[in-house]
Amino acid sequence: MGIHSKIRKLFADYLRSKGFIELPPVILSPITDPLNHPTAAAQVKCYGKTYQLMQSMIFHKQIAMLYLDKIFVFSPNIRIEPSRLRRTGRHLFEFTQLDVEVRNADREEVMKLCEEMIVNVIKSIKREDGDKLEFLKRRLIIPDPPFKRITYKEVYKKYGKKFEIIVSKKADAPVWIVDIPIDAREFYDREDPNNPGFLRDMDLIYPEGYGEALSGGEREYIYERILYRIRKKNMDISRFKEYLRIAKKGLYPSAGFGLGIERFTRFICGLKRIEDTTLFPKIPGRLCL
Ligand code: ASN
Repeated sequence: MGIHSKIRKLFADYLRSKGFIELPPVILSPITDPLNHPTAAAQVKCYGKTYQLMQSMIFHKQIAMLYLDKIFVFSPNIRIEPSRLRRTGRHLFEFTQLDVEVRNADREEVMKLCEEMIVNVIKSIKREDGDKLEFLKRRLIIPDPPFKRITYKEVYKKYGKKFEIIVSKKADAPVWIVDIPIDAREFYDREDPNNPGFLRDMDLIYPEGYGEALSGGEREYIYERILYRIRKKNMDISRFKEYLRIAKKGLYPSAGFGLGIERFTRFICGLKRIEDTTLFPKIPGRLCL
């Protein structure tokens, strides 16, 4: 918990030093990230209206770009995943995502920011919390940017469906997976005009088998494109009407990412199970405090 707490401080300090403004998290809203995998609905009624608990603040980040050009949020997310996922050691149904978004940025810019931020935080932890790492018997290697990049197509061809964990186990430094196919992601990540069917997005994979660190990319921001992408997913437009009303008036181009704080803590501390990174872990399928 000491390292977990320090990690939050270091990320915030780094982002503030680069001119980012921290937003308070949104917990309830009529709109949230639909995600690209099944989760059970988490909703509450307030004043007769239905609110969702945040699965991610993606739409709020895009809307925030109308007012601010560089933002971050420590965003608590609720994702009621299938209970079998508790065995992965990487899933909690309540976790905190460091959500970042930059107006008028492209993917390259945001990837560079991620690399610098992660290297900076790892260096500080090694310098300031060496005793804690020693207690945990964790030998942390400072990665050297730019991190290696592989396209989704390449890794899929090489390793098949379970590529993420295979890439992670083989790697001794973080690895980017870029150009994710349109069907494998949500509608809000921008389709690459020069590579139709693939997105201008990326995932970062930790080395040593720790799995996914973050995902992000450039966003669809043109109203007609957003509508087209929602329809392509066979999703009901009315689910996103509050977002679409604002998108119709105009959104800025932006790019950003979300990094799981508990997963980062697990990687830094070299822990087997994510529930050991925090005091009140929400383990899928269990009744938790
Ligand atoms: N927060 C992520 C992003 O910015 C999205 C997600 O969590 N699904 O791309």
